[in-house]
Amino acid sequence: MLEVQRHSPRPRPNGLNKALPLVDLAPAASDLRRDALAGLCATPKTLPCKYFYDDHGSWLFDQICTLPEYYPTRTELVISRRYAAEIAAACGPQALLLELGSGSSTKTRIILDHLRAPAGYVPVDIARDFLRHAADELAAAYPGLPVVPVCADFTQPFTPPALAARRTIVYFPGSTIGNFTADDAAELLRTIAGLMGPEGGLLIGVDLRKDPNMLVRAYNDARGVTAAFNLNLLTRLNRELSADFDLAHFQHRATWDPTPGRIEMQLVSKRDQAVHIDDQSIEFRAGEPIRTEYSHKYTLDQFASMASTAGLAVRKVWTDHARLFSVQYLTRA
Ligand code: AVI
Repeated sequence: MLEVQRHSPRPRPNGLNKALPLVDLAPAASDLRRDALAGLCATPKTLPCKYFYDDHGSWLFDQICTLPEYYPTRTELVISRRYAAEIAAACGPQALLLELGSGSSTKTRIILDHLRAPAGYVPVDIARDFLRHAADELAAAYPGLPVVPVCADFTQPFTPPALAARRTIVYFPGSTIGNFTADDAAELLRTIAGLMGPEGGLLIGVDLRKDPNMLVRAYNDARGVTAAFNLNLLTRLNRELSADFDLAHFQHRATWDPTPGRIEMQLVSKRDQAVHIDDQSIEFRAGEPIRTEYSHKYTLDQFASMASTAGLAVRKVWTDHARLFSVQYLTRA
């Protein structure tokens, strides 16, 4: 595996010497301790994938998005660019764009460039400094557009800032919905239906079923960036919980499981070992995995029927020629 350089903090975008005020609803550090201990003491061992996204993890994820093997980001960009006018028409004028898991807000610009008189942009992300920087950059690029960043775990209930708008469009690109189990995804879609209100819509990226070889390559890239992203979770536990994971003794694994239709990422213990967090000793056998992420891939019918259990109806679907990925617009049924 190649060494993946750590990123260094970025300067503020030109012309902005003051950060935008940020609504801070970030989870307490104690949530990480509670969730990590619960997951590592369970059988099989798990860690929630939302903890990938500290600032370095968010940066690594951006690197993944540029990899030749990782088709979702570039395919979603192609679809978004090709159908930008239709997508914007579906969203309607004077819409507030509320983006969940906004990261570097790259795809957002395509949407904002085409929306008619957007009322504002609310990026929601768990990685505070990363969010702050992305929001500053976006605000600099769209003078006059109200931008209100919210640092929050969007899987937990939160109240977004109230901005005057004709409707709220929840923007949830990247197929992050695939990182939830079917039950949790349906629950999240119900929460989203609440956030968008009766007049609003959901613009969502959904990755589609395809050749498993292509999927396995996408999560086992040749440069080892996905492996570094996965292992960074242990670095985070070492730093924030004073854990003592030895990264040399864990290995990235990503496999396709055809029945649920998902990639499963794991960190596999290379030997019998014990790791400590607080006064807890966590024992590993050689070959024992920690499950760190599911990434479900849906057929269009599967996604539509899951959305309908959440009271949402698919109104429009845009895909690429190879039908690798979809961008979908939903409203309340
Ligand atoms: C954010 N999420 C949709 C990515 C995915 O493809 O499931 C996270 C990721 N994990 C490994 N590579 C990318």
